[in-house]
Amino acid sequence: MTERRFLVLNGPNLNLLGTREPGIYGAATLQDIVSGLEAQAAAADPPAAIVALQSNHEGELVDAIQMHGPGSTAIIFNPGALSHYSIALRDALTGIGTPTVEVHISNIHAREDFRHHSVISAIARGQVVGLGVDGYRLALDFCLKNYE
Ligand code: CA2
Repeated sequence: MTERRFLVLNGPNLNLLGTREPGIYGAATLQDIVSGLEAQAAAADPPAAIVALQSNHEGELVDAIQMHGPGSTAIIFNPGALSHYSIALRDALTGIGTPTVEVHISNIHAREDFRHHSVISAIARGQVVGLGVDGYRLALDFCLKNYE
């Protein structure tokens, strides 16, 4: 059996996690989050691997989806502000067909109107929204349970 591999993608400004705006995004750094997901995946039965990438650039995220998405079991994706308008990311995800769970640390529905709509959500398997950085862990838990 091939080892399961989960692609964890993060979009613009999420490299700043843990350095600013802790009231909205918490105190954990992106590296803390990725390390936690790696430990969670390694402890799963059977164990799984994590490939984690962050970019501030839409095209780089499209490239990452095209390069790593087809070989991944599922994608855990926080597209950041691009969630609200990037048809290119949506098309890239639709093009590869790998199941994707969308994560938002903050409750986008309780914030500015322009954050209420995600162009990704309709093609995602589901969303975890507003549960802080625990959202990544919950998304991986779902993927480990549901995707072989
Ligand atoms: O709640 C989320 O996870 C968001 O995807 C975060 C995006 C925002 O544009 C989305 O509407 C919702 C922004 C990420 C910015 O991350 C920062 C982290 C620390 C300090 C500054 C920005």
